[in-house]
Amino acid sequence: MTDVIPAPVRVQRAPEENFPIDSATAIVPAKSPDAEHAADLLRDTLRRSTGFELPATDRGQVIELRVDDELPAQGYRLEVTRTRITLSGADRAGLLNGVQTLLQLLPPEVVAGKRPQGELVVAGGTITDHPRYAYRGTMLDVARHFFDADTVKRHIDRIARYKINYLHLHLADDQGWRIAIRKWPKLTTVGGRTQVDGGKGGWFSRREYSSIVRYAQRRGVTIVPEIDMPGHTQAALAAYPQLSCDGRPRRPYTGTQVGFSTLCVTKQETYRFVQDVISELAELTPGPYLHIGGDEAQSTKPAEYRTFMRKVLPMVLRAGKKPVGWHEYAQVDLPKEAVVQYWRIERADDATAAAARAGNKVLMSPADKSYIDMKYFESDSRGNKWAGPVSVQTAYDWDPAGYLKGVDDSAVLGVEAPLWTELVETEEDIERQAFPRIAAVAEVGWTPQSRRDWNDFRQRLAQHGPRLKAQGVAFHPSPDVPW
Ligand code: TNX
Repeated sequence: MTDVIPAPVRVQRAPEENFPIDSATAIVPAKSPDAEHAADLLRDTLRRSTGFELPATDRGQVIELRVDDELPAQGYRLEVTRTRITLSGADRAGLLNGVQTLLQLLPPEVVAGKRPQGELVVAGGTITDHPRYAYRGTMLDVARHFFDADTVKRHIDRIARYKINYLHLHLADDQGWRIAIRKWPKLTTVGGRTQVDGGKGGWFSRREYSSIVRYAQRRGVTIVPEIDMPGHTQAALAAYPQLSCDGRPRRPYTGTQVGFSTLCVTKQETYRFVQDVISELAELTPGPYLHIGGDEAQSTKPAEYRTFMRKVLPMVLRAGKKPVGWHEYAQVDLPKEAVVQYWRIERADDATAAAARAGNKVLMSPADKSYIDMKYFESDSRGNKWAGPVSVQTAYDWDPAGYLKGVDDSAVLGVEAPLWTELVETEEDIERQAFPRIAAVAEVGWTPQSRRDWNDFRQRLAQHGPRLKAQGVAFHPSPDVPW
């Protein structure tokens, strides 16, 4: 109970009250779709590993799941006694968070779907828990290198274990367009056929993309789709040259420079295009957010950039979504729903601070703390280096509320760890860059600052080594952790 990551708000141990799980254990949800949903996920996981039936009959050793709307949003209470486990959740998210905690109280084999050695016992006591921030996310760049739907789903399983509840997918960049758009088919058939270093690239059909969205939803993870605009658009221009001002043919780019491409901000056709893309993407998105990029538009004149954003932001609102953008877009007056994602390493940004003052929420992704594409250490042979290195301790030891001048805790929506993939080519590379830093980011976003301590975290993280190993996660065995 004391090794849970992210660390819960409150843990009271009751060593006499350990609860055994065996072939006579039942999983009993209250009559509520949320409780039933969480119960299914728990039952599936336990069944796969133990082979126990775990029926929903309320007798004997019972794991009960129910909604308690007095609990804080996304929060849960897990009470373990000798004869009964009661998991109460504020809502569906709270119940799923409680399930993840319960799974962490079981041996590593369970989440790996393998038969556990010895008896299965849940430690007795009570955990009362809720997140510091509503948004705890990570981003995967499927544009620089493409990763297929199954790879993304496996990644979702691994991040959900640490109560990460948003996965932002960077779906288009100079090197590739990765989501099928019905009205503009060449985006993928022309714009999706390569990647960094000229590999074959790829893209998600609408059906594949929706299957990722549903898979994530079932595990409490909301997908945030991003189309980066007006820069980072070489792949779109290769597919439709009329979207550039000169109209000249281009090829999708296979290098790693940034800042050279832009949609033509003065053409009507550009806005027809953007409107279609936003409408179709919104249709595929049950979540509240749609990300429109807006970073590093070095080939767009500042006045034209502002014109572009002023036209595009309302399109997102009209499609029923809240816009998210990289913090450069805070140069325009944002609608109140718009979220600003801060990604630089400077401790002050006037436009972001002004947006926060105006009531906009800020998503914290400072590159020197949360960029998991960075090297872990100076001589690391893998990873980007412009903001790094980002060690496990660096990723852990900071406070999102104190980082940016003029952006206090009440303006912070949460934290997100982006994984850019210029140098990430395989699933193993994803795992190595993400783990264990994702666990650190998850705790930054979840646990009250007053309960966070690096020395305590590294001890707990060490206990997760066997857990990650059992699941086959190729994590980086960082030397600052006593594995
Ligand atoms: C900056 S962060 C970028 C990306 C790169 C990344 C590499 C941001 C909004 N833009 O285009 O992939 O650095 O770390």
